[in-house]
Amino acid sequence: MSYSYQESDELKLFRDSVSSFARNEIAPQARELDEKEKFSVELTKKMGDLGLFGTVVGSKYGGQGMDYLSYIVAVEELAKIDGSQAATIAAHNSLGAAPIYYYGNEEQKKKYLPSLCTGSGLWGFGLTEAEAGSDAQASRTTATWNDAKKCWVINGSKIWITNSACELTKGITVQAVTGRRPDGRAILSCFLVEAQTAGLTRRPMKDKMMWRASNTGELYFDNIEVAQSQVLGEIGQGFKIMMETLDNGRLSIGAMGLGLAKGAFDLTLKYAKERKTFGQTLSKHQAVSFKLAEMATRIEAAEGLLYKACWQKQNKIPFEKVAAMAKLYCSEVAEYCAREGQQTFGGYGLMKEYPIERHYRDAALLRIGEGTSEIQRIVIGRHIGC
Ligand code: COS
Repeated sequence: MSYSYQESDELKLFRDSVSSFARNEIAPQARELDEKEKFSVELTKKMGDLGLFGTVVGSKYGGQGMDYLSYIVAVEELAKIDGSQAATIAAHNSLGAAPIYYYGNEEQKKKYLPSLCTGSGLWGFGLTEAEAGSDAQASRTTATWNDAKKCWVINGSKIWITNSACELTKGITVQAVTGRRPDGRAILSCFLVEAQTAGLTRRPMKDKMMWRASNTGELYFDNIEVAQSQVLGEIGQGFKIMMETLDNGRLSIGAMGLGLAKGAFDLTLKYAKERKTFGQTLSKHQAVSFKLAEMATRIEAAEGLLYKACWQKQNKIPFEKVAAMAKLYCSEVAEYCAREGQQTFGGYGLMKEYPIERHYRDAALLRIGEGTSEIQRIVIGRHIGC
């Protein structure tokens, strides 16, 4: 099997439909939602109507049963216009629905997935804690088995959990410490915690610099009781579930980077062809055309890397190394294009009236969220035998 990339007619049609939705429905509202830091239930439901929920989940559970590349293309098209809406979709599909689909038992899948495939429900990924970010094994949230009540009792907190604290949140997959190994390392397990569970407090986090129209939550677990049937996978399998989920999630963050880079490039090229200085359009000045040429080249390279990683995943070829590379590189290209784009806009690029300003802020998240660029280099380093 050899890798080649050519977009099928079907995929082109799908790309066009998501692109036109993003331009017609999201773009007109993006600035206002960003300024007001408002999560839009209405837009989220519309993205559900478009088939962007449960993208890779099989039709048996109400999903769209798409291949991975189609899902990635959808995230890319949203991110060209707005990082916040792309984040809602990427986090929900890759980190919310996917672990239930891949690791859930039949009962869990039937119970949760249908409502997560329509746009009426979101599911969060509860890994990060105030003192367990990059060092994801350092979780302090605990789950203790209560034999009298025959349930797990969870105590602790989580932070920066996308989609976890809005009216559409149905639940969160929570990593918690369920014991210690003889060497002192935590035994980590995952629990499906429903949003309305007694003792669970969910607070939206405000004053973010980026992705301001996406929902980010802080969670507190105060003796919450969770049945054995809510354990995802096996006890002790939690960290593996979280890590494998992030391997997949890196592809969608890569797609957010690629989309943002393309969006910034489109805005910049258009502006450079209209704006005149020294008697000619910016695009005719070598200083600007070199910037655009460099942006276009890096975008091409980022696209090649990301799509190849998706192809490997789709064809069940180990993809973890290229996924980390794609996440790392697409994030860097996004930031480069947003910065060089803003530079081309000059003073206008500093004004909120121009979407390049929002792209510039949104790009920053990509090198930090879902594993910092440094973590990607650790993962890549391990794969290449460092
Ligand atoms: N897939 C499956 N299993 C994995 C894995 C992966 N990608 N990565 C690690 N594991 C397993 C290891 O095989 C090991 O298993 P055993 O205990 O059976 O030997 C276990 O997990 C621990 O692995 P390791 O010792 O390599 O873990 P580290 O603590 O060194 O952490 C990194 C590894 C740094 C890669 C991990 O902590 C990480 O990804 N951190 C970033 C977290 C992150 O992205 N957070 C952002 C979330 S925002 S949504």
